[in-house]
Amino acid sequence: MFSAALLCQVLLATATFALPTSKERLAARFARRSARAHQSHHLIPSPSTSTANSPSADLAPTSITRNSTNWSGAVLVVDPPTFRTVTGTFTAPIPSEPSGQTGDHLGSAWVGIDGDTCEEDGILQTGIDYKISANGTVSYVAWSEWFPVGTLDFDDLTVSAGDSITASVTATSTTSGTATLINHSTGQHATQTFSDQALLCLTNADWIVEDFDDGGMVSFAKFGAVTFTDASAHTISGAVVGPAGATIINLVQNNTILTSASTHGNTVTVKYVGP
Ligand SMILES: *[C@@H]1O[C@H](CO)[C@@H](O)[C@H](O)[C@H]1NC(C)=O
Ligand SMILES: *[C@@H]1O[C@H](CO)[C@@H](O)[C@H](O)[C@H]1NC(C)=O
Ligand SMILES: *[C@@H]1O[C@H](CO)[C@@H](O)[C@H](O)[C@H]1NC(C)=O
Ligand SMILES: *[C@@H]1O[C@H](CO)[C@@H](O)[C@H](O)[C@H]1NC(C)=O
Ligand SMILES: CC(=O)N[C@H]1CO[C@H](CO)[C@@H](O)[C@@H]1O
Repeated sequence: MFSAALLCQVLLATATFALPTSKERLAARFARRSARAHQSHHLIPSPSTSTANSPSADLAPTSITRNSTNWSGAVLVVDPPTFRTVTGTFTAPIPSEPSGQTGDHLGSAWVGIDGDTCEEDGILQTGIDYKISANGTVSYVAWSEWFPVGTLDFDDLTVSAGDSITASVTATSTTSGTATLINHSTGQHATQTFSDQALLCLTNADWIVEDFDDGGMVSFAKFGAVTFTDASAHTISGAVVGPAGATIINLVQNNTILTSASTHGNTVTVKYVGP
């Protein structure tokens, strides 16, 4: 047990070791799918939050700001069904303990389709989890998910602090698609294909930092900032749009504002502003 944990630690900490067997890899991840219940979820609005949106048929919806206990970032809302691909590039953040706190703290950065105003179950998404352990160890997991089925980890894509990662999802229909992560340092990439999944609306394009569910919401890590550059969405009709006009969502827990999100050109920035 102890040596497995140690091995785990070493494997997470360095890429210079021989490639682990799949069994070791299984042991190596800080949060195995069966062990952790990582699941991204639909946005949960804060109690005081108005959910009134102004969906419009053009691509310039009214920009509004909302609070959530789960999500922060930008969601471009367009009705009727519009989005085919959502892409963003970000640097893996370095998580740290919020001031005065100890123990494991985590968070997720991802891009996706739906989960906010879409009332169907499905969410197609891909990104990374970051974690600071109670002992100070920082680790990452790359994953994709088509909600409500749980997260599928990308076993062969290791993530380190400072890596530049492009995350992209494409819905080839309302129930099928792909999720791809690319490591710009190496050109290494991983793709997951989905079919026969829960329905999407194709009405929300998401660039998000999330306090996710791991059999209960994880304690949210301090993370500096996550900046999605080249944030774009391809529409079914072949247009390419940026996050301009997206709904801005800030993460607020127990009346404490934890993040400040904004968009500027093709960039979505989520800053940690909590303790
Ligand atoms: C730190 O904690 C993680 C579990 O969160 C564990 O895997 C690792 O072995 C620990 N590292 C040290 C140096 O104790
Ligand atoms: C990307 O490549 C760098 C450099 O080899 C490596 O350290 C890192 O773990 C890789 N990250 C991903 C996301 O594959
Ligand atoms: C909010 O505060 C309550 C009690 O003070 C605590 O039990 C709970 O974990 C807090 N929730 C969050 C999301 O921080
Ligand atoms: C978000 O929460 C903060 C802190 O509770 C509050 O001051 C602010 O008015 C809320 N904003 C919205 C849009 O509900
Ligand atoms: C599923 C999930 O993570 N939802 C959480 C969102 O926030 C609410 C309220 O804080 C939690 O109760 C949920 O568990």
